[in-house]
Amino acid sequence: MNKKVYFAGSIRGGRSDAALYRRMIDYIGRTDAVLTEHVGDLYKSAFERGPGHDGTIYAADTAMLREADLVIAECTTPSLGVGYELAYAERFLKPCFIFYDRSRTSLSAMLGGDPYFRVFPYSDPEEIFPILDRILE
Ligand code: 6K6
Repeated sequence: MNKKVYFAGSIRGGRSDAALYRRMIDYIGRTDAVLTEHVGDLYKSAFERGPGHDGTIYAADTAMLREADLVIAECTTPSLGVGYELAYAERFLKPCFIFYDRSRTSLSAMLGGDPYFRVFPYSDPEEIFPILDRILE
């Protein structure tokens, strides 16, 4: 109850799964605090630019990762940023839980082969929610 959850999902890697991120964030948010609501924002542009824009995102997200109690990542759409965040979270010994749709992606060996990560391949997105219950209980 009331854990601080860093939810990671692809942004510039592609937004095909953004609606699933939104569902997962809303589900986690019923009992716990999601620090990264923007990952499930269906309308915000992934490609906004401006002076210092990416630096501001990097500083804010790494600060939130250090503050988080755990990281939940949806990795079906491959994302360099999510891979980076998982390695960063491991460095700070944050528990990390990775979900991916086994029929749509082959998870990177750098995630699937790292015994630090707890990996949950699924065939149907509905399988995710009871697993989230167990992670958050
Ligand atoms: C666009 C859509 C929603 O927010 C934006 C603005 N951009 C970002 N804002 C906040 N965090 C970001 C943004 N772009 C990437 N990230 C972080 O990297 C998120 O925490 C994601 O988990 C991860 C996605 O990386 P890419 O490489 O797919 O962009």
